[in-house]
Amino acid sequence: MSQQRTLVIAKPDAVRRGLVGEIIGRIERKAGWTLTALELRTLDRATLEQHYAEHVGRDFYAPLLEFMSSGPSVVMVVEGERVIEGVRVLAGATDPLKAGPGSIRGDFGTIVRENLVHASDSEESAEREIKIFFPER
Ligand code: RTP
Ligand code: MG
Repeated sequence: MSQQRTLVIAKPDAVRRGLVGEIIGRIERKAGWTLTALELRTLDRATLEQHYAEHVGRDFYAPLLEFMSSGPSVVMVVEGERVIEGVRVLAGATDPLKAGPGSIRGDFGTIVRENLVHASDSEESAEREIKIFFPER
C-alpha cells in the first residue's frame, strides 16, 4: 500500500467548457481514491506565483499566469493508492496532442497552455502545493 495525496486543479478552460464533472468523474471512479478537499476558486496572482515558482523566467510564464487567473478553477486534494503518478497518467502529457487517447488532455485538449488539468508531480510538490491552496491542512 502506498497512500499518498496530491493537488489537482481543473483549470479555467475546464470550468468554462463544462468538463469539471468529466474530470472529477474519472478521478472518483479509480479504486480507492477519495476527494478530501474541493473548492471553486478564481486564483489570484500571488497564489499562482507561489504555485508556478519553478517556471519563473520561462517564456510561457506570463501567459500561463494570465490564463490561470482568467476565471474560476476547481482546486482539489485527492488521496489514495499511488494517486500522484495516477492522476498524472489520467491527465496525459503536457501537450494535449502528445497525450494518449483515453487521457483527459488527449481526449479534450488541443492547446499546450489550456490543457485542462494540473496534478502534482512528486510527493514534495504535492505537500508544497497543498500548503499553498489549503494552508489549514
Ligand atoms: P501541470 O504543472 O499544470 O500539471 O502540467 P505539467 O507538469 O504537465 O507541465 P509544466 O511543465 O509544469 O507546465 C505547467 C503548465 O504551463 C503551461 N505550459 N505552457 N510551451 C508552453 O506554452 C507551455 N508549456 C507549459 C501548461 O498549462 C502546463 O500545464
Ligand atoms: Mg508541472
